[in-house]
Amino acid sequence: MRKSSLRRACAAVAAVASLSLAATACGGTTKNDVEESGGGATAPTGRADPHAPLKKGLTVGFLPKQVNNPYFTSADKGGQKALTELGSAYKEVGPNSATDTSGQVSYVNTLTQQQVDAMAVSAQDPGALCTALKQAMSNGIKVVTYDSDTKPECRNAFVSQAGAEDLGRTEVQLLAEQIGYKGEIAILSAAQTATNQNTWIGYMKDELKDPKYKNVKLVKVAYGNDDAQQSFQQTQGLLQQYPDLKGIIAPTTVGIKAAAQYLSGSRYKGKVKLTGLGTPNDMRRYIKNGTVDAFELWDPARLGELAARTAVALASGQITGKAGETFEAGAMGTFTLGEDGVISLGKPTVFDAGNIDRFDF
Ligand code: RAM
Repeated sequence: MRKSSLRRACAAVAAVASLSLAATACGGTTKNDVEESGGGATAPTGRADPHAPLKKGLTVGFLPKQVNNPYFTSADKGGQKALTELGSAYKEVGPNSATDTSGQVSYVNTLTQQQVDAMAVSAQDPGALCTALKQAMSNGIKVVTYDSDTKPECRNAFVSQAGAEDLGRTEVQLLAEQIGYKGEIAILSAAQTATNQNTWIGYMKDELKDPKYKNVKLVKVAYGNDDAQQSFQQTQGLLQQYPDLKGIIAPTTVGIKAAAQYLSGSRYKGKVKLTGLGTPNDMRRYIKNGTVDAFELWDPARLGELAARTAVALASGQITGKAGETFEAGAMGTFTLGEDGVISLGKPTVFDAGNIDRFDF
């Protein structure tokens, strides 16, 4: 075994076994070895070479928040397609529930043990995965978060679906227009710890501070945990608790679908407005039957594709995760890393009766 792969194997053992065991098996490390496998080495290392050739034959593991969620199925398929085109291998692992953070930690450790070259992770929680992800990085594995970030020091780069601020503010703007800038509103979110939803909700609350919303009152943030049944029940509960509710924002594809399903079969259909983030295929029927006027989303497959291309660019040394670095993402064009290694896919699309039939995802 080459020294570097031995070091990686030893460090992978350290990821899942006690440190003393790993130290015994991998004794006699040099200073350099200690630095590389010592955990917590998180700052971008080395120099980016934008002209470095793209490596082939890599393995990139996708770890979504939740595997049985059509949004992640589309996103990860986009990643798979890109990796096939690039001559690298794709694999996907992940929990069934969007509130299984310890499950996500185990999957990070599994990918580390399997010595993938890179992993793309949508984090259920900003901090819970950090120890495992830092261990992966100290084993030489490149870590990209996509869709939902960790703390910046726990990954090399974050592929963001759209400007978080833009998303939060526009969802409030969409709903406020629909309710005539007056009345009680609620948010139906995903998991209480989800980095992406919590960031958007922060911007929604800030947007609501504008005097033009002085007659709009946010009465509750409810959590449906990206579970269809829980989201349905939470919607029902919101309307029982707040009979004057005028609108709901659900910034989750699972939540908005379940809320639309509830409203469409109730006396609130068309009266209580609903917007947020949904897929056109999930929401088409609720647009057509008058339950929902408009909602938004980005193309999840493009998000997955960009995550895969970012992972390969990192593993090839074209980028390291520093602000200002640029790379070519195939036909998607050139991307520049922003502050904290954030790469943004672009602007979301607003879907309504006029355009929804043009989209199939
Ligand atoms: C759900 C997940 C995902 C989020 C979308 C909008 O599928 O919570 O993280 O980005 O909704």
